Amino acid sequence: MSDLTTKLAARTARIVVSGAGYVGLPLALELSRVGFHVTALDPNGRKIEAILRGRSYVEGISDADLAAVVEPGRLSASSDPRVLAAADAVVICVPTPLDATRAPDTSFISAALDDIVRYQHPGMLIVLESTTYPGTTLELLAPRLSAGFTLGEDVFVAYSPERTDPGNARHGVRNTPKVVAGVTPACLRVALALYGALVEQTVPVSSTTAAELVKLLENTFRAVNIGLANELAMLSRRLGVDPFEVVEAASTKPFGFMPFYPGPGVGGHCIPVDPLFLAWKAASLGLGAEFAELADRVNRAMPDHVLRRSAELLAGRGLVLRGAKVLVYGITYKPDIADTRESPGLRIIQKLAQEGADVVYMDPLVVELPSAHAALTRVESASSFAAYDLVVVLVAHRSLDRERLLAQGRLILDTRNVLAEAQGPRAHVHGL
Ligand code: SAJ
Repeated sequence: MSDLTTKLAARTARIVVSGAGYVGLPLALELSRVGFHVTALDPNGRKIEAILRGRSYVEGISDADLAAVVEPGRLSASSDPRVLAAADAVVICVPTPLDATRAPDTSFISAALDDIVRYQHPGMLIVLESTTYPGTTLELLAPRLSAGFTLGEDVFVAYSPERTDPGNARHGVRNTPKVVAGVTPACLRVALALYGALVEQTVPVSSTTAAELVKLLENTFRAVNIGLANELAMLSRRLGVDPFEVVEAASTKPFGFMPFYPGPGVGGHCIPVDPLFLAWKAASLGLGAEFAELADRVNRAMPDHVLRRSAELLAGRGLVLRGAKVLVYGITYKPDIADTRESPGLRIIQKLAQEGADVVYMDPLVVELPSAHAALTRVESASSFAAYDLVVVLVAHRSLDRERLLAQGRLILDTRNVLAEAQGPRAHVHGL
């Protein structure tokens, strides 16, 4: 252990980051910036080529950021798992989606393990960062990595949840406290040597299962409170009250409150998915996880609510959805980042189209859609809002010209309260 710990603390260790996505690439970049020799390992050849050419595909990382570490050879990239043979440490940052039955799909973790085991040699640290169900590290990683090796002696296994907030310019890899756990105390010490060389603050916890639960608590906390905000929006609308006014006023409480806002649903890689890992594990133990499941139900129901509100508002103008010209503004899953994964906007457009609406979308950050949605019609951001029977605002991009929308829109469903500060007549503006 001492040799590995020494190399990690001295940042001379060779590190492979398995999975070069929105978690793995920022991690690989920062590890190379602090001096480690890093290889991003990913089966996607286009990602490998982009990295080697200094072309970033992740929000918050510029081409120059990449080139600055790729050119001197601090960061390299490969699809060839043989790079693992020379690795002192491997950090697994692969996707953990849900399968068709909404159970955790650990196939990407298993595939990464297959490669690691094939090239495993004495003195390796393997850390899982992917968000997953509690018990994964103990049940899936430890048995495979200790075949022929001794945990805490010639193989060290740890879990350290990623804490990425895509688009967050204030909190990045280095200044976000890092929860770390090892399968054995020696494993923890080695993992702390790695992360202690990278981040400002490490947060050791007593077991990998506890660390896995930490991450799920963080994201389930968000999903449940977003669900509460969405449920509040349904009630307050029926009471003739603006839900955003209620949340803003509650936010003046200087203690014991944290604002969450209603919206058209939740998207992204995490919030729609991670709480269901908790629910799945609880169910497997015969326990309930009602909060996670209820939040999922409420949040998933929001696109249908937006459809109903759209129909109501058009009906108020003597129109029906069928044949109505509808512009959906914003189809990313959150403001100011060009990511549409799990985006409620994609579901809302499909629902409007299924009802026969003549629906198009406008989003300054989205120039092409995943193939499954490529048929959706995009209009330029400079297009007039006046051409539509209804404009449905789903994402509060900073670049939206709020005054122009208020002046030109004939009927507006503002699900994100983006027009709260815009000046001018607003009888044609409605909320969730
Ligand atoms: N949303 C609301 N109302 C809110 C907050 C969010 O409707 O009050 C929606 C957003 O529009 C979005 C979804 O929920 O569609 C997720 O929002 P998010 O802010 O949680 O965005 P993520 O998933 O990119 O980032 C989150 C992290 N966010 C923050 O900490 C602010 C955090 O939950 C995790 O660290 C991260 O995912 C992750 O990778 O797990």
